[in-house]
Amino acid sequence: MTEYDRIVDGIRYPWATKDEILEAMKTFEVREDDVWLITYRKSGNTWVQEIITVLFCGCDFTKRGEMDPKKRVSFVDLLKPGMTEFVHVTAAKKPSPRIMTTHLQSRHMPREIITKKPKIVYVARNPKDIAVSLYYFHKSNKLLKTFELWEEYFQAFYDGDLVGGSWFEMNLYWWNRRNDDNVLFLKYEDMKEDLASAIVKISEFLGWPVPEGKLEDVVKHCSFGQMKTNPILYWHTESAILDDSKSPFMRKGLVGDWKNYFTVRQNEAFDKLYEKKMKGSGLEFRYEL
Ligand code: PPS
Repeated sequence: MTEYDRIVDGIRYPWATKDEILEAMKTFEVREDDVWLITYRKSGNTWVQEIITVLFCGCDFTKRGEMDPKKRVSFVDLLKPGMTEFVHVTAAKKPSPRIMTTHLQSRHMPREIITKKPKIVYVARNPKDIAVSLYYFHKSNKLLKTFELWEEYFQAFYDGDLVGGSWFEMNLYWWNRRNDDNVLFLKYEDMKEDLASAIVKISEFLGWPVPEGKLEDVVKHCSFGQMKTNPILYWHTESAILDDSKSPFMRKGLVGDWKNYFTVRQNEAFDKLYEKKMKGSGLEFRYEL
């Protein structure tokens, strides 16, 4: 147990992931017409939230701009400072179709996610870039411990001992469900390479079409550069938790930044760990584009 987090059922969670939330998830009512965006931290959740939200608005950017950035998507994992109601309580009162999101490991997700079969979009990102992205997120996020030394942080990531638990466990769980009818499994690297195709895939999967001639505008709206400066997006209002001066939420948005941090020895050790944990799974990533 630390000042920042504690372990629940073998998984480290920040204090803001209250016991009440994990308890409530066991019986949380999932709806068949929900859309659940599920990701390990730093995999591109915010990116795909924006794509889904724009599709939800029929790619009408005026309508999108008028939506309350905090209310559009229900992120159930945290009770953030200043919140007066748990997100799952608010979400239960929302009209369908709801857009829900979580970083919870499978053992803590709402049990009805499996039985009700809502639409699930899972986004995976290569673990080396996640490690770096999360290292900086730990610096800027006031709810998380800052690691002064990359070496110390790397060991915690390697051991699966950071908040949210093991990257391997979560990705393997959803990779094994990638062929379920209600699951769309996406990779961050593919989105970086071809955002238009990813948007079309998500649109077809959700049944929320991109109107003729609008795809290019959606791609532009969801590009890293546009999202970084778009004031309607939520991190501009998140100063209670995020200190942008330590590291911006929209940091680099690249594939391959890990090469600036991993030593040769760390890279070899991580490759061996990946081989051991994922052997035979068939889940592979690109580490540069
Ligand atoms: S969180 O806090 O766990 O929900 O973070 P998450 O949104 O999953 O991931 C944040 C990283 O995604 C990058 N990002 C993007 N990359 C490319 N294009 C777009 N549009 C985009 N939007 C967000 C963001 O910059 C974080 O990655 P890093 O590597 O830190 O830059």
